[in-house]
Amino acid sequence: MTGMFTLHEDPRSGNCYKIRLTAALLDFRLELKRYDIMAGETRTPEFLGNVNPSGRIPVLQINGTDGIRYLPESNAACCYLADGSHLIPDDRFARADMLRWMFFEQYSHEPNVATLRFWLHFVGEPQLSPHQKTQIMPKRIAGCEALAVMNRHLETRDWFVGDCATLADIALFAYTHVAEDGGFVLDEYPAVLSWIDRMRALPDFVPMD
Ligand SMILES: N[C@@H](CCC(=O)N[C@@H](CS)C(=O)NCC(=O)O)C(=O)O
Repeated sequence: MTGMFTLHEDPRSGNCYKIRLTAALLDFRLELKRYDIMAGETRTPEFLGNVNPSGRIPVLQINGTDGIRYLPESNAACCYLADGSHLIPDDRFARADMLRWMFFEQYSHEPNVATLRFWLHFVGEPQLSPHQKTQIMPKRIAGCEALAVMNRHLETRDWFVGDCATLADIALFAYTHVAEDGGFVLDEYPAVLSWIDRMRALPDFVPMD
């Protein structure tokens, strides 16, 4: 029997891991439907037509009594799962501040830290296009800047917002803790390393793989 939630995912993706970690911390069960993005499995007419027109995972499928709905975008799916839970602050400013870090993650962090991991760890530098090769250095610089911003913030606090883990921490943890796959040196960000340890110590934490 189909459960309440199905996650369309590739297990190598940090964006997908955010949703698995959110679900684990809230004790939700997810059914997993696996895709190989390197083999173009999210670009089939069926996937584009039924699941996500942008051809990307993750997509959270919500199996309601009134039908099936699909929610792409990792951070939107995390918000859906965590609605009303301790992973989203009650306070209005804190809630917006959590979103601020999630937007930062998508704009300043993921396009640099996650993309370099994908290119260098999974695709391999020799296989990159000439244009991608020119983007390695700018992405390295921008990724280091994002990690430095995180490090400065965490020098004086344990969590990104308030005094416990929120979706902001989950969103930023996903690709930060594997940033070394993309050639980043986490030892240069000691406050980030301590925060990674705190994340791993959360009750019901699950690792990426
Ligand atoms: N902003 C999206 C990014 C989704 C995304 O880039 N997904 C990648 C894997 S992490 C993907 O599906 N790539 C396959 C493709 O583009 O064909 C999110 O946060 O969910």
